[in-house]
Amino acid sequence: MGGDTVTVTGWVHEIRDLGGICFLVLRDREGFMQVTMVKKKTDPDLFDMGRRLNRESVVLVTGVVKEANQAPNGYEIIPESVNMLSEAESPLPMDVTEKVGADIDTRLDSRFIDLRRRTTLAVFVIRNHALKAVRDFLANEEFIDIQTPKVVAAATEGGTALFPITYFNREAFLNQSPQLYKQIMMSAGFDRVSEIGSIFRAEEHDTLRHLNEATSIDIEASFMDHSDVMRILERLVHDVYEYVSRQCVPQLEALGVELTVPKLPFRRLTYDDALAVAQQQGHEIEWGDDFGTVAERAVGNAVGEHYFITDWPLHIKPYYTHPREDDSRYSKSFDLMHPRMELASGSQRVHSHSLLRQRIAVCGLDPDGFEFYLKAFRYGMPPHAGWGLGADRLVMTMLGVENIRDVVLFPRDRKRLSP
Ligand code: AMO
Repeated sequence: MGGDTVTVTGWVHEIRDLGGICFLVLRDREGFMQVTMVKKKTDPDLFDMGRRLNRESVVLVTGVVKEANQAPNGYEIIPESVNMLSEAESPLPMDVTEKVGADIDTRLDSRFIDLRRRTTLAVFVIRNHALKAVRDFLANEEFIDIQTPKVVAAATEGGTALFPITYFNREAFLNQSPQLYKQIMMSAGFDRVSEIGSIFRAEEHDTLRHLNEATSIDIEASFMDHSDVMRILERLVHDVYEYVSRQCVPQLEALGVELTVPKLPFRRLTYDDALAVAQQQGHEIEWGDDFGTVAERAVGNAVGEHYFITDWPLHIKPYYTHPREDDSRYSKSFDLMHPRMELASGSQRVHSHSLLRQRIAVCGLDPDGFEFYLKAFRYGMPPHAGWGLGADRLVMTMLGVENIRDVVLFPRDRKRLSP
């Protein structure tokens, strides 16, 4: 504190040269530190070096701490030495102080600099805490965290959105979802598994809520049905909001976000209810159609908070989805919705080997290509259910961010493969 000699390191955020006095504002991930050089009291070489520093250079400053009301944290450093650790070139590719705005492409092209901005940093600190809350929640519920392969031989969510790769002299794909592996783990007797990992979708769309590489939070649990895993999902979302609202006060403030923790339980609308709401709002959707973006938004606006759409028509859900026992036109499935978009989908799964084979064929796929998966259903597969929750979408909707690219460090979309 006051009078102590300290050594600090950081990036030169700002230089305010007033002639007789020069302020260097250093920045690190925790905040700002003012270094004050009074011309008359500072070694002339040091003073000269300090005022000529290029912004964003990395320096090491040793000096004496002094109380200063006007400094960012109530203290300033009177330097004895300033060492240059890495000089930044000038001009910078973009402004770090956020006085000058930059479009998303400029920001992503120089992402390492964009991430130095306070608001961008705040987003990723919050994302970190959100995922910590997810991990803690799942660990408390006794889920075993697993890592499944991302290089695979078969499609899980249908064949159109696959990235083919060359695997030695065979064709392989980047995994669209850990779906088949998390289900195999139910046959392995792991009971409850979870995974946070990348999913790859070769979808062509260019929207603010799709990426070609996204992060998915997946669970699968034995001896549960779709209603059981819906309750886990809503409690998880609730806990994430609560944890972030407690742990991330400065970051939420930096972003101007007032977080409202969603109330439990979330509303449940059947597909038929949601269809009626969309139709009342003038959207021409037939029974059995998926909701388009606009109709989805209309239902979201009518509900105004997180909600589930349950009991989807079986034929628009993947082959692993369990039909409803009382009416096989419907399935034991759900989507978790934020008023702005879908966050998760899940279901009770088909656990009968013969029914699963049949469902794969009905969906136009070749059951023989799924032998590694089907085999796990022949030697004792318990009833089970699960869901996949988009981590990027969870964070973007929580923070009211418009573009999914803003919550992903190095987003992959149709146009962007680097950095
Ligand atoms: P689904 O395909 O609905 O289900 O994906 C689950 C959730 O993952 C997120 N997501 C995406 N986020 C950003 N960009 C994308 N291209 C993208 N694709 C998906 C969404 C979505 O709700 N196997 C099932 C899950 C299950 O039943 O367990 C599945 O993958 O938030």
